[in-house]
Amino acid sequence: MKAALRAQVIETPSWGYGNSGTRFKVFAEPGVPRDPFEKLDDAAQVHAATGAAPVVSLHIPWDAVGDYEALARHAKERGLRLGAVNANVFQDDAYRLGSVAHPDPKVRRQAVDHLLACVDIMDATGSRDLKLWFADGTNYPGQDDITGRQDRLAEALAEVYARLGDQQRILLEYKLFEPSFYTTDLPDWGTSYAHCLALGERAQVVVDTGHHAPGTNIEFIVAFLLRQGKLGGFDFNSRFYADDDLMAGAADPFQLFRILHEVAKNGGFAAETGVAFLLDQCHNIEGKIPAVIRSVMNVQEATAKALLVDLDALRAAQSAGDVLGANAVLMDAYNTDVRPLLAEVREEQGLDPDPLAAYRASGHQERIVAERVGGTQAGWGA
Ligand code: RM4
Ligand code: MN
Repeated sequence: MKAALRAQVIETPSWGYGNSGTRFKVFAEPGVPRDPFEKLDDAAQVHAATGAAPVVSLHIPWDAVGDYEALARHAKERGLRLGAVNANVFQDDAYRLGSVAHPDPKVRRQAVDHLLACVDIMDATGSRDLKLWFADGTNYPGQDDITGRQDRLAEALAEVYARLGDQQRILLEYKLFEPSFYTTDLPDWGTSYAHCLALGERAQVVVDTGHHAPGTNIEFIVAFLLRQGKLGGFDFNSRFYADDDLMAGAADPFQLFRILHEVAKNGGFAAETGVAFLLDQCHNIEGKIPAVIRSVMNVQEATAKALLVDLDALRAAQSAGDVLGANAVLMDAYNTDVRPLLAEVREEQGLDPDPLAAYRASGHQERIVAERVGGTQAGWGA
């Protein structure tokens, strides 16, 4: 169990270190990075405190730089590597009616060219995953042809898939609604799964925990996709209402445990299955670096509880039809305080048992507030 916890890799999002907010207000935080290099400096603090976050996902063009090899080197010098490249085809004026499913072939070309450019970036950074989320959809009945949009989406995905290197993957994300409110072209895991099946082995579904209707049983989706070998990874975050992008494990730690129990039971923590554990969240009012540390800890705690489930006892109770017994096995694990165990694992790795205290003591926060003066703080768009 300790070995599995030591081996766990949680990928943190570059955009979690920048300013973010709601459509009402973005509150700037002193010391926020001004460029992707500084975002990596902050991510390195999360890894230094937790020992579990050596990979950072990029968002293009928010993290566009002139020299991606230099960015990868900057990461390496800090004990990090660059992870998933998130393509962004939702912020250009051309995308009013969509990107890869847009009715105008010129706009589709622009969008696909951006996705292909993201694969070029992956070649330079050594990234494995191209993570695709599309804002595509419609707002009004009759606005566009639902089937036609599926055809255009499939065609675009096929072109990008053909460009991937042998070791590269497409992680295809789905989301029920927003910013489109009538139809979304990839609204659910089934649609994403069907497109991935048509593309081939290196196209896999990514489950963003904030992208479902309230009450959706996400662990069922996870179990199904793992069984099919089609779970590419997670975008972890918490939600109370819609796509709230709050800290992973904050709103519903029991759900995170149930999801990770399915991962544990179906071998999804083994590196060779390729399941990526990413955070996709924003910190609008709380300190950004400590919030990412807290999120990593939350995922670790849910993982430890999931690994604690006595699978033999669970299976015995299940096959005996012992409903309450089986449920009790699961709840016993969930109700165990795993914090002392994780503190022990950290100490054995030469880390502070308390990552948040370690960060506070590092002086990094005071340093960035003092040093990062002037320039433009990073946010959604930089
Ligand atoms: C989307 C989706 C993507 C993320 C952007 C910022 O809702 O979750 O994964 O890159 O937001
Ligand atoms: Mn996401």
